[in-house]
Amino acid sequence: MNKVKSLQQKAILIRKRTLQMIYDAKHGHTGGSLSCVDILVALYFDILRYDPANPKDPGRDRFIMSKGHSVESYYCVLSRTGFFPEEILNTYGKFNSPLAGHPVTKVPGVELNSGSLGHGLSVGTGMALAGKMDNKDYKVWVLMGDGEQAEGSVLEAAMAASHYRLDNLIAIIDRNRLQISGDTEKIMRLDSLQERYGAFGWHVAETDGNNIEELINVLQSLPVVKGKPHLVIANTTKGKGVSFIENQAGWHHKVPSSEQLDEAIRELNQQLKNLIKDDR
Ligand SMILES: Cc1ncc(C[n+]2csc(CCOP(=O)(O)OP(=O)(O)O)c2C)c(N)n1
Ligand SMILES: [Mg+2]
Repeated sequence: MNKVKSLQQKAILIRKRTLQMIYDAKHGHTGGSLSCVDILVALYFDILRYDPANPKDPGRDRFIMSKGHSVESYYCVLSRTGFFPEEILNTYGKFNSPLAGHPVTKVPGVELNSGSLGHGLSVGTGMALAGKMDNKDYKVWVLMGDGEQAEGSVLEAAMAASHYRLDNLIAIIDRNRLQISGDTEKIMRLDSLQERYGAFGWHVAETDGNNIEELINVLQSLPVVKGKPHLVIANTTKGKGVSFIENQAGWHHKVPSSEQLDEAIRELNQQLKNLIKDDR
């Protein structure tokens, strides 16, 4: 199996595990967790520099999950990359579990307590500035939601990152066009994110955020411009991978019933079969 197929396979397995976690916990942010799986897989299995045995390695790339509500797929990826044992995922949503309902730094690999939207880019800007001041070559990656762009603090951070010429900072927007209660363009219109960030002095790239091959090509090429922070607009489908969850605002934090979980797993298993069949 080639690299891209093997990453696609991982993404499907992570979608299955994410749904099972949400079902077992009877809590979770289903749509946003599923929409960013391919981004997380591309980053953690191909792009980021890190050592799960040494999560605080000073030379590591920093990844900030600014859209912290999408914690379930994030925890799945962290356990698959070896930051903590997979069995811990079974404790999600249970009393005394180390895995809180939003990311917390006591979980190995998590860089920032997040969930209150709008803070990740500011912290990432600070980390990137620190890297420059210390002459370190690590990069800082920040994953934000598109609804999250309505937070004014994001714009302050965008302005500062450009002012300090932080070309070691790469923001990714999970552009699924939905936020908690509906269409982002109706709730707080974003118009062209390309033009908005461009006007702030950022270099902007755009990709299909559910296409691992395309994602890897774009992410591997960064940073391409010296002296500018980088934004990747990753066009995604909220709820990606399960037909009846895709593009439904109501699935933002809906928990599947046991029948819905079975149906979702059937669909994902079929995708796995197709992937293996295509590989022959
Ligand atoms: C400061 C803040 N306000 C409101 C919320 C409640 N909230 C949780 S998720 C969400 C919608 C986020 O939408 P988006 O950024 O598009 O995320 P995604 O579609 O990827 O789930 C909101 C408003 C929050 N977490 N933080
Ligand atoms: Mg969204």
